[in-house]
Amino acid sequence: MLTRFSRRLIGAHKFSLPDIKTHNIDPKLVPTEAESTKDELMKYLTDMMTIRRLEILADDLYKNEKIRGFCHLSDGQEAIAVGMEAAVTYEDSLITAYRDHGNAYMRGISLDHIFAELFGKASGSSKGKGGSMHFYHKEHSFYGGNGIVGAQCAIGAGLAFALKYKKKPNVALILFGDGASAQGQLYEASNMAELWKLPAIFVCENNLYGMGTPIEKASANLELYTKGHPSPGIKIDGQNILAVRETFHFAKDYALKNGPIWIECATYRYHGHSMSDPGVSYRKRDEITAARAAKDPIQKVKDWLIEKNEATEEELDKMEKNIRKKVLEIANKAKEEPWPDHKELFTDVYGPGRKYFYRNIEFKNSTMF
Ligand SMILES: Cc1ncc(C[n+]2csc(CCOP(=O)(O)OP(=O)(O)O)c2C)c(N)n1
Ligand SMILES: [Mg+2]
Repeated sequence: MLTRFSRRLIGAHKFSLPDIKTHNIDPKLVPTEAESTKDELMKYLTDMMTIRRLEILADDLYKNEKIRGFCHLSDGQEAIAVGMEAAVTYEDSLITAYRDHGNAYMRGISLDHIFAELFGKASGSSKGKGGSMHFYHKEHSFYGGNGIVGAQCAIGAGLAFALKYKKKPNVALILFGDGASAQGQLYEASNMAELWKLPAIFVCENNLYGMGTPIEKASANLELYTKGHPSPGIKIDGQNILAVRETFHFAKDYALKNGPIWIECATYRYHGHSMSDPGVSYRKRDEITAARAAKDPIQKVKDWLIEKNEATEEELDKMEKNIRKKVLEIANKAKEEPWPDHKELFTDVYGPGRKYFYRNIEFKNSTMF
């Protein structure tokens, strides 16, 4: 990440950030403005557009039965995945739930490996055995991709513990949804993180729904950023990439010095919960249209670039078309990759050197190997 000083030297633009809410922390400490260069904004835009195409194409491929099993899309929420990574490094651990394609991409898993994984192909990042919900990249401290709501929070506290134990100058980013904010494990994890002053950032992606349940019906406390009490919390506009970047930059420093902090990112998911949910039975189409029109994270960056005379609409449209083409080409190539060998069913289950028990339908025909 560029420093404020180096940004100024290369002619950065200034942006004031939308209002924030705070809990147990002096609001004066929290950033209220940001600076960003054209190159930075173009990079954020490219990454967000790429994630959006990835998700829209995944939707299409799923409907054409090329992707099977679970599949949760994150279009609408791109500014969180991208903005967060602009403030931390791959030495900072990251763990999330099942809506993980954008995080996987931003943690450095290539689109080739992402699509191959979605198709269940051998060259997928989890050898085709994980699919949509289970992307990992250990070398870049990305711990998935977890299907059980809230379970990643307990593992995330463990990641923060490990960083502190090893005296690393890094934090653990622990992502969960508004629905998960009512899940018990989160509170055990948050309690221990606070007691031991672990370098943890608890990140609530509040997209207003847990499957078809609106947050008002799931959480007695709607100020989700206060739910880690006594840990401090901040609520930001998660559709504003600079608000995300600046707040996470601040939070990393805070968590390293003081212990855990919560960040609630207000966001919206454009697709349904998963592929079996068209997303319009429990919310009106108008609500989705209005959210897209008012707060689209990609449109916001486009508007900034145009307002600051750094790009024209035509240039940005062309850029988007090129990204579309590139993503499609990569997906088409990944489709042709070979399937995993059947033997892969027995790898990565137990540690090295362990025997595998293969239980046949008839027990007497079972084998050890
Ligand atoms: C322990 C557990 N309970 C229930 C489920 C079923 N389930 C899957 S996703 C989900 C909703 C979670 O919503 P939220 O935390 O807001 O995340 P979002 O899907 O909005 O990203 C539920 C209830 C589950 N996977 N695990
Ligand atoms: Mg949700």
